[in-house]
Amino acid sequence: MPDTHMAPAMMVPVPDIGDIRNAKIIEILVRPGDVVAANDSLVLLETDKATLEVPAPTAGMVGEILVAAGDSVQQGTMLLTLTPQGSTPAKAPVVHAPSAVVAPPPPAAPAAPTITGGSAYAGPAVRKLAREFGLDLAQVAGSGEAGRVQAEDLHRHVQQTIARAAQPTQAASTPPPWPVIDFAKFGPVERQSLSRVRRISGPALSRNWATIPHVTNFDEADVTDLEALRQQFNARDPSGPRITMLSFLIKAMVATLRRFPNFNAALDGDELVLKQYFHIGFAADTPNGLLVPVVRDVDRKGLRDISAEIADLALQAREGRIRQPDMEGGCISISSLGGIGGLGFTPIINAPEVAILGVARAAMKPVWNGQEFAPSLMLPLSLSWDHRVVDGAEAARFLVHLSGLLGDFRQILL
Ligand code: CAO
Repeated sequence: MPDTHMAPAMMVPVPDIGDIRNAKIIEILVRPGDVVAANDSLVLLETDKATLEVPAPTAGMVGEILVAAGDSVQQGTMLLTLTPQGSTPAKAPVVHAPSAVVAPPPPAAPAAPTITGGSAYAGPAVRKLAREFGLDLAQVAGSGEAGRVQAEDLHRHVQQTIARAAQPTQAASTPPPWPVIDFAKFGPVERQSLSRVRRISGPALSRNWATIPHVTNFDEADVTDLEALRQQFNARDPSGPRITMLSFLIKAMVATLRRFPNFNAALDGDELVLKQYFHIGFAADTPNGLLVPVVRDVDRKGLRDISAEIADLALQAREGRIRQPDMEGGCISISSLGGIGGLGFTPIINAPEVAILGVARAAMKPVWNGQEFAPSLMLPLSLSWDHRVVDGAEAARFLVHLSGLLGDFRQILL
């Protein structure tokens, strides 16, 4: 049981504040008759370096106040009298949580001042609140007289700190909430559920777009001769599977991947997995959304087989009966919109692949051949690549090499 006996009043001086000779009393935080716990702040001092709180050396009742706000004081200046309550000073603060910089003082020695930093000053309630929040008041802009920090300043500071802390997280991983709009307010609408394919591919596309640092290079390949060759092949065997431009692109892609193995790779943590096989994915447009079937071991297949396989896989995808394993294991993808149209686009990399080739519609253009403008069938190519794995120069060389092969397909034999 604590001894409730009243001990004689003690003087509370300014504790050891170093060499400071003219600390100024900013605020007296207690009044005569106040009952304080050990470590409660009694007086607020300000020096040219910091604001200091003088804590109660022991629990007790405040008697006479010996100084006034505005007085200059130094170590040893008597501040007030305190009649201790209980025979021993509190070991742990009773009312105020100890701030990180204050230890309960020994019974007889003057308590160490609490340094709250800067020249911020505030009333005891605000200081208590700041301590509870673990805040340094010097960081809080005070809106009161002479910059005094008010409770609302503290709340605003906390809100701003939380908002600031949330910002990088939001930018890095959580996008801001999708706008919620009552569209019917503006006109008649109809609602449709997203297809299963879109519900699955949507988050994957968002992840790939948001997490892979994409860069897209553009080029054109002169496919005049290649298209003539394709027509020739198809004319030779009109009943066989039609050889498509996409199958030539796949063959040229294999040759280019052999030359640039970093594109036939996948990023796995700090490692690049270099693949020694050639499975090429191709984007297939289906009524339910985009799917990416994979043609395996294209290095070992001929143009006709590849074309037939593309047609078969695309049909399965459109009819919704393609199997998941037929969409796995791709090394790089090709997205061809050439059959539809367009000048070019920036395809999204199909993670964990390193790049994706976009193919737009070939068009006849007058191309200067050194002597004259020759009508040429130019195929627009775009290559999106992961800048964590490859650099612009390598990507440009990759695309130049690919377009060179398409321009003169005989080089594939070299
Ligand atoms: N430039 C000009 N014409 C082209 C062309 C090109 N790059 N590519 C194809 N064509 C023409 C050809 O004339 C072709 O007919 P012929 O071979 O008989 O001459 C015709 O378009 C039809 O081609 P196709 O697109 O049906 O066939 P394909 O083998 O070229 O492509 C497939 C197959 C599955 C890739 C395609 O049908 C498809 O789905 N493309 C869409 C891909 C897609 O959606 N990408 C976007 C992904 S991001 O959302």
